[in-house]
Amino acid sequence: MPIDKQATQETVNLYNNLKKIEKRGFMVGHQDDLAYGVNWKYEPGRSDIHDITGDYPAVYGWELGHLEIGAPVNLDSVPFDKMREFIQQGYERGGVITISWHGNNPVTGKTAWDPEEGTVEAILPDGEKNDVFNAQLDKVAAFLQSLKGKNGEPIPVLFRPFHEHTGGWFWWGNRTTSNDSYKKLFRYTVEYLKDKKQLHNLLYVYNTGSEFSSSEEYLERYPGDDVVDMLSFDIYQRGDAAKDSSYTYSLDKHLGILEKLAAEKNKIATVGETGYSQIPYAQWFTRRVYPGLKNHKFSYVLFWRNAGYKPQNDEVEYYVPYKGQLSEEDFLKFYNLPQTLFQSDLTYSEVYE
Ligand code: BMA
Repeated sequence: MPIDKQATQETVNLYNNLKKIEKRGFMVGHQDDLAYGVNWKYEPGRSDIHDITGDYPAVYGWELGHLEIGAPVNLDSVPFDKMREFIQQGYERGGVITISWHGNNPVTGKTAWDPEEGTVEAILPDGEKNDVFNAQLDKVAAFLQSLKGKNGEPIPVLFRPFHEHTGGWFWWGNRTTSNDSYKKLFRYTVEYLKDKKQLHNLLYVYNTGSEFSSSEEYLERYPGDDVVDMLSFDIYQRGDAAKDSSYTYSLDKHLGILEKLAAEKNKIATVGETGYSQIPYAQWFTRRVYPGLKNHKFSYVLFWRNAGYKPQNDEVEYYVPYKGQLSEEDFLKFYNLPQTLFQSDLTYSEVYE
């Protein structure tokens, strides 16, 4: 059962089905898949994955950053109204929805990448900014509550807040937030959404970076079995993948740790985010990603967003190929592997009934 004893029927079904689907293989996901890709934005039905495979991902990642400040678009310029429609589309097809939150620092008002000492303590119940944080959670709750299927049922969401907390770059990260404060933040957020706001369409994902090297380290900031449904971590390929296979080694090793913990705790293991920006190695998917995944039982792997050109940083960012990109053919091989599950491998009823 999910940690939320009042979870909606579809949410309970999703939780149980995720465990069943693991036996067939792992799902492949993509962040912001339906919103934009490299060189295009908001073309109905389009997706960089679909352009190459004729199929959609099985998991759709979305991002809430700036919802907490009442903005109409998220930090990557995706309008929340459009996001809601994309989430509905994905859900109706039998896609799994996961949501992250790079929320601004509630104390300084700067971005999520503002690790100011004392932020988390200030927003918890005894802190002076608790009301600010509660108002932010109210906005997040309202959006999550507005996600409804055709029959008015709440759409289940794998909620993945305060991720990569074993690194120091976010305000909830380990440079400025103690293990104890992190645990309190996670628990407070779960209890606020579940008990105070009465949201019952969420599964909660505990998501570290890839800094840990043992299950003890993975659990250092773990808030407890009663507030976590899924065990996740993020991992990115850096350097020259053609020459260096340390990413594969690390993916395999970390996933092994999570898989074992998930079995012990009766939770679900997953890879929250991965990618190799601009994929400059033509065989990356079959020679680096797949070998790191293939020996494990886990739910899904999600590739990060195909932002394309980002004028604000004068940089190009994407993690799945687009038509004509160097790794296109290899991605198709990855797509055709029996273990990789995309949208057409799963029906709505296999996921939500
Ligand atoms: C990062 C980059 C940023 C983006 C952020 C939140 O990894 O893609 O451009 O703003 O994720 O989606």
